Amino acid sequence: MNIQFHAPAVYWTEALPVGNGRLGAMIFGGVEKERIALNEDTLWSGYPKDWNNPGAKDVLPKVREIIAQENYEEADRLCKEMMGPYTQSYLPFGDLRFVMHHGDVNHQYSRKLDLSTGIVTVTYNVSDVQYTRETFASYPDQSIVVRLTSSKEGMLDFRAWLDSPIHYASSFDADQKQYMISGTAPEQVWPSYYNSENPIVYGAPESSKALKFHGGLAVVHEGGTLKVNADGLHVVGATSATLFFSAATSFDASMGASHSERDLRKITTDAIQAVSSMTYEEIRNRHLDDHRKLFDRVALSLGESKAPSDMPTDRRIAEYGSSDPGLVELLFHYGRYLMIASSRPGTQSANLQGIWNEETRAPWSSNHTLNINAEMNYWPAESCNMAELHEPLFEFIRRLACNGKETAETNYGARGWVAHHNSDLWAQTAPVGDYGDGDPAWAYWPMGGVWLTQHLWEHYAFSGDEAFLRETAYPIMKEAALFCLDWLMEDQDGYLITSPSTSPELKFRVGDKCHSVSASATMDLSLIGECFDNCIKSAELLGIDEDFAKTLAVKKQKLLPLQIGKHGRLQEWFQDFEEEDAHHRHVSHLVGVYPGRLITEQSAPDLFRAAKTSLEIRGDGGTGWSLGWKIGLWARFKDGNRAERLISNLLSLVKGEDSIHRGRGGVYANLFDAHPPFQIDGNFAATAGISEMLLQSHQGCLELLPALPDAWKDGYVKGLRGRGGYVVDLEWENGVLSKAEIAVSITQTCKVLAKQKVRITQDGEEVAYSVMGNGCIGFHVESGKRYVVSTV
Ligand code: FUC
Repeated sequence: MNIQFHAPAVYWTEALPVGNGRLGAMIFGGVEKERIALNEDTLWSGYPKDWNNPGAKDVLPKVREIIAQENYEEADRLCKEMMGPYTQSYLPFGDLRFVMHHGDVNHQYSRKLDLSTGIVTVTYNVSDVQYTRETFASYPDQSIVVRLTSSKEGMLDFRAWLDSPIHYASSFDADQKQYMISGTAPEQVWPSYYNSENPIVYGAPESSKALKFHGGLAVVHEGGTLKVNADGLHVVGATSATLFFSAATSFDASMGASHSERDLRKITTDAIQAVSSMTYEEIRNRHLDDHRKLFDRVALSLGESKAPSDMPTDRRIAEYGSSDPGLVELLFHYGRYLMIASSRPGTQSANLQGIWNEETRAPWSSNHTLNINAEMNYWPAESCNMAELHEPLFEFIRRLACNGKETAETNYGARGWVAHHNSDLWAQTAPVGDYGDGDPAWAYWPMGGVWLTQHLWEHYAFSGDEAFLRETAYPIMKEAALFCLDWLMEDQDGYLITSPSTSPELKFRVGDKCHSVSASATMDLSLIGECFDNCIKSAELLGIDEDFAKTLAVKKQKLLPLQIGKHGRLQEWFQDFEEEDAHHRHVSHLVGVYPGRLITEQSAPDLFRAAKTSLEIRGDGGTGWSLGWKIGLWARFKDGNRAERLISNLLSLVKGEDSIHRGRGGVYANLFDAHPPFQIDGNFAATAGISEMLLQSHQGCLELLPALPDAWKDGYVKGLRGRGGYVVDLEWENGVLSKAEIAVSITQTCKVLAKQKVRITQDGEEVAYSVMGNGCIGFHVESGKRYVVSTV
């Protein structure tokens, strides 16, 4: 299960990622000069600020009035007056560099990342000496570990050091044999799309309110000598050596701010001392145990791999694409790998680039973009059996809910909490746009919080964890619903609508002009409807808030109904406007189909059909994440071949030098999703989409192989999760399910949509089932037992 090359990386998107949720590294694999690009997930620019805009409250009634008069041009202008500042930026930490004193001439070079171990191995020969480097990010030992060995005794000579594109100073400690860098982040980094003469602003080092950072590098060597000085760590004549890197910033998660008391040098040194006191074998085994516990939960086989086993991954992508089932498996597993590497309990929620970023002004600030990307990052968390890795998002939502309560109150005089289009480490909740610079098409969108609450509900839906629902999920969902209650307003016909409203990033045409802001985008209504449903269900399950739930039910009935417009499409706005771009990357109005559950074949067949027509017309193109979203949507439309076509479109090679291009997505050589540029969301959406092709559970029953493409004739998947506490293994032959094994964690009636006649057994004993509505069968299952469903 390798991503592999026969040469070092030239571009960052050819380098290989490792991560432990907090520390990330990209391994280039240079022979003479190595660069390992480093990240620490709390290193962002800025500090907590007041981003709320009290003036918005006065503007709001005016915008609403103007929208009722259909003066959209003025509505766009007025919405600018409701904006706040841009978010801050996720920063690179720096680079671990080493120079090997054997020169660059080598043979038999290989560089690979094994997803099943989380280890990057670089090997090459200089003359008749083989050199090997293994790199991994240890979660149990909170460090990046690089092991260098030479096949012949005493042949390792190198110098290693750290540097950074952020202002820093280096130092060394000869006693502790450490090389260190420390610095202070900028107080402000303007987004890369914002024209500024002074885009990166540092405060005075003594008084800056920005985050402090510190990184340490140490080495343990077998044989030879070590000298530590201002130029780094010098190892001469060793046979093997292990480098340890650890880092910290002054960000205090409980305060959501920089904490001057955090002793960064001590935190880093303690981590390095602890890890370096063990043998390499111990450290490696501790890493492997930790990684495998998560990674080995899921297995997938889609058929014989077509590419030669040693083919470099970029050539494999270019030459085979999705016609190589092995490459599709790799893409699927990569999303799981990247989540294990970028999102662990206690770390930050994965941002636009997960945790990997080399640019000081990264695309879109590498921030948390809530109108699709931040949610998409976590689509595979539950279905692909990584529920505990969802936790950083929950913690982020909790912080947003806190800050967003003030924004709701200050900006809109509303109850509950609100978040808009963008956020950052500081959990910014106001609309961005620098008080009028931004375009409301993207900057003005108050549904970020509402959408995020879907993740809280889904965590409950998959696990049945009532304590989580009661203590964590419901209070936050309820506050989001409260905001919606205050945000909704009646139109002239008595329907509840949202105003102002945008369908993220897509403008509509009126006459020869395009506008952003109108009322009641379908996405708003879908998200609000689903948030209300989830709250009503939660209140019922928890036996609380009966009156509140009744209110929500009444209001939900009054929401402006979703409409079917021209060409039989699901209408995107409250009026049947024509869109600025028929093939736009966002498919926001389809959110109720996927990842939502509002529009299903069973609950709303007409809207479901209309949504499918919309997707058909939107086409099979788009940025990387857009293609990823469409995989999941076609899976929900039960069209496996079409979903497979989208996988194929995603598996098109984008070259490292390709920068922003909004039209056509793909993957880079290292299989990172290419918007382009790199954005990790598409990787996660691809993984979630593939699992959605194999198992669905959003309609109250398990649907086995709901969207299997013809190309995946024989295969199996193991360890996918279904809502209701199920873990499901599936096998198929000739495109038909042969056997399913369902592990149960909640005693209940298990419902399965059965396409063929089946037989159910538990421990060899036949289990009786009854035929229920909608083609489902139901049978009693007990927690802790496994049930086998086989086709007869
Ligand atoms: C949204 C998208 C862009 C990009 C950005 C980070 O604004 O429309 O395509 O993904 O987020």
